[in-house]
This record gives sequence, C-alpha cells and structure tokens, in this order.
Amino acid sequence: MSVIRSIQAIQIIDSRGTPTVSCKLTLENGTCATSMVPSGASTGSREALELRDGNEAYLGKGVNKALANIHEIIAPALIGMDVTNQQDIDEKMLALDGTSTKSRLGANAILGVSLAVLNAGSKTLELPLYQYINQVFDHINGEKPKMQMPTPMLNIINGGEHADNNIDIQEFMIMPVGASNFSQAMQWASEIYSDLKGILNAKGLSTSVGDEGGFAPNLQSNQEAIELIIQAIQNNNLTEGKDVGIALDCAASEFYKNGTYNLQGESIKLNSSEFTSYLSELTDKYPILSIEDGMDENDFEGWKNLTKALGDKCQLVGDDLFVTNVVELQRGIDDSLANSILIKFNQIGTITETMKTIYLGNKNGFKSIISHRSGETEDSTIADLCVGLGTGQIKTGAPCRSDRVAKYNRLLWIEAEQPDLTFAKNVIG
Ligand code: 2PG
Ligand code: MG
Repeated sequence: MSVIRSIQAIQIIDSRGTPTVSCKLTLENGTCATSMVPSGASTGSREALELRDGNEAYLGKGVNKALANIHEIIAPALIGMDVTNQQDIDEKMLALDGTSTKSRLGANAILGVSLAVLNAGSKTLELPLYQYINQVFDHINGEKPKMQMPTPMLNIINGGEHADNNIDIQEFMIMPVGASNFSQAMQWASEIYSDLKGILNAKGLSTSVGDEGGFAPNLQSNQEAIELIIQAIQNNNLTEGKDVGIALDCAASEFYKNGTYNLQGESIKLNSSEFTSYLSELTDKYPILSIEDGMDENDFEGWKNLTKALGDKCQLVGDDLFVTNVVELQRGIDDSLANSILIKFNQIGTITETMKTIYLGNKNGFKSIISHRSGETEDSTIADLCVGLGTGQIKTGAPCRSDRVAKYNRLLWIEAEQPDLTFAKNVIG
C-alpha cells in the first residue's frame, strides 16, 4: 500500500506573474510527486472559489490562506491514506470543506492536493500518467475509456480579457482536423502561426502576444481576424475547413450587459437573437467547427436558440455555462443548451468530480474538450488527462510560450511512446 507520509505546499508564480498553489506529496515508500494549480481570467460566476489572501502582498492575490488550509486541515486528515484511492481522498477533502463552492478551504488548495495525489498514484504504480488516469476513471465510473490522441485547438489570435487590443471575441483557434497524426497537426499549426506573424507584420499590425500566446493586434472586426487566419492556412497550401477548421471562444459573458451583447470593437450592440444571427452568419461564411460560450452564462433562452439554430452543424461548447459541474451540465442536458462541454479541473476543484462530469457528458452525447486556463504553469497533467480519457480534443493556447507548449510537448512524447494510439480527427458533426 502506498501511504501518504506528508504534504507540503508553497506559493509559486503563474504565467501572468500571479501567485498560485504548488504541492509536493511524499509517500511512505519515498515516492514524491508535485502539482501546480492554474487560474482563469474570464471566469464563470458559478466556478468553485479560488481562495486569495486579499492583503497588500501581490495586490491581494497571495495564496497563503490556501497553503495554511493544506498544512493545517487537509494534510493531517490525509496522512496515512492510500494514495491510489483518488476518490476516497477527494471525497474526504469535500467533507472537510463542507460547502458547495469550496469556499472554506479554497478550490485552489483542494485541487493542488487532488492533482498531486493523482501524480503520486501513477508514480507509485510505475504507470505513465495517462494510463493511470484511464484506470482511475474506471474506478470512479465503472468504465474504461478508449485512449486516443486529441485534435489540438490552438488559439492564435487573442482578444477579450486575454489581451489589451480591441477584439471582442476572446479566442480564434485553429483545429488541424485533416492531419494524419498529432505531430503533423502541431507542424501545420506552427507553420500557420509563423505565417500569420508574417501577414500581420506586412500589414504593420502588432505581433505582440496575449495571455495564451496568440497574437493580439488591433483589428477592424472579428471577421478580419478569421480572414487573416484563413490567409495563413492557404499560404501553407492547406484548405480551410478540410485540413484546418476554425474554432471560436466568444467568452460572451464578458461583453454581455443588461440583455445586450456589446461588440465594442465593431461599435455594435445586439440583443440575444441578433447575436445568434451574427454567429450563424459567421458560421455560414467561414468553416467554423466549434463555438464556445457563444452566449452569456445566464442567457439560457439564448443558449436554447443558439443550439436550435447551430447545434446540428457546429460544436457548441459550454465553458462559463457549465463550469465543469455535474449539476450545471445536467441542466444543459435537460434543457438542450449546447452540445459539448469545456473541462477545466480548477473550475470544480477535484479530479474525481472532473471525471464524473466527463462521464455524464459521455453518457449524453456531449463532447468534452480538455482545457488549460489563461493563467498557467509548466504542469502538463491536462495532456495526460485528455489522452487517458480519450476525450478527443484539447485546447491549450498557441504553439508559443512554455506554459502552453509544455502540454503540446508532453503530447508529442506520448505519441512517440504510443504510436498505436489513434488520432481523434474529424470529431465534429
Ligand atoms: C476560457 C479560458 C481558457 P480563462 O475562457 O476558455 O482559454 O480562459 O482561463 O481566462 O477562463
Ligand atoms: Mg472559455
């Protein structure tokens, strides 16, 4: 039995220079494993609580209260437990917290430990992390997913809360669905990314990057961003739609106020049904395979209408809408809101709950897209999560900046180690 001997947590810095939690877990058999917790900027209002100190240090963003909760409340309760029993450990932490939003201990404290437990379990059993994750899912849900390599969604133009430019849509992504394997998908994506830089340069536009490594120029419109990307795809002798599709994350909650979708970059204000038409027109005109958070997180009527209008031909992904939470996802299933879910483990706070949400989605025909946060670290667990659970898609930023490529590089290694894993292309529609 691989018993937990100690848990240590420290404050580290994420990709935005903001403090976050890192844990180190040591077993009686000497095995050690670590974790680092990501953090969002365009957060959903129903996400589990990220505990911050609120004092002068780090502009109030320190995480010393979360560290104290790990050392004083979580660690004493977990020491002596078998690290390979992920579900028991996560449930113990949920009981210690006792709130529905993890507001007592903090989702950042709980996730730091939950992730370190997952990593320590794989190490002590000497299994690659993705294989161990596959087993843990089976223990929790009684079903072994078919492992596969994901299609990446690479965010190459950043807007919204992730950049200080004038673009309202937060993420313009490419999906190399026509590639024959993951390495080729990454090669195409990197070539398109470099080409896009040349196009922006030639137009005298900025090639500085936003929080997720995509370019962040000022542009006339959302359409212009899509057209620049299509140009870069074509310059590489690839066909938009067939080889490389477009995916958007509107993060619409960020520009929705008092019943209006306010596209400041284009000086237009639209009501819910007009914004649905705006998105439908974009989808008719361009090869858009996936739209995330096309509607505000509380505009349930809007979500219903969008799903009616586009749900048959386009992946509609709930991020702020579902916050990786089974209760919110069940509402979406019952009310026909969206057809897919974005999965971010820090929105909910434990590996066990994350896996239960994915299982509920699977059972109801929802696709799960494993996602980074805009504030990231070099922790690459989400790469293994997406292979081990065979979810088929991952979004983790541009092919640029170490916090983003850490995940893509881990996936390149997994593909090299497991050349027989299928590449989950053509996952849309
Ligand atoms: C999103 C994410 C990640 P954030 O909205 O999907 O791209 O952003 O982490 O800021 O919520
Ligand atoms: Mg999102």
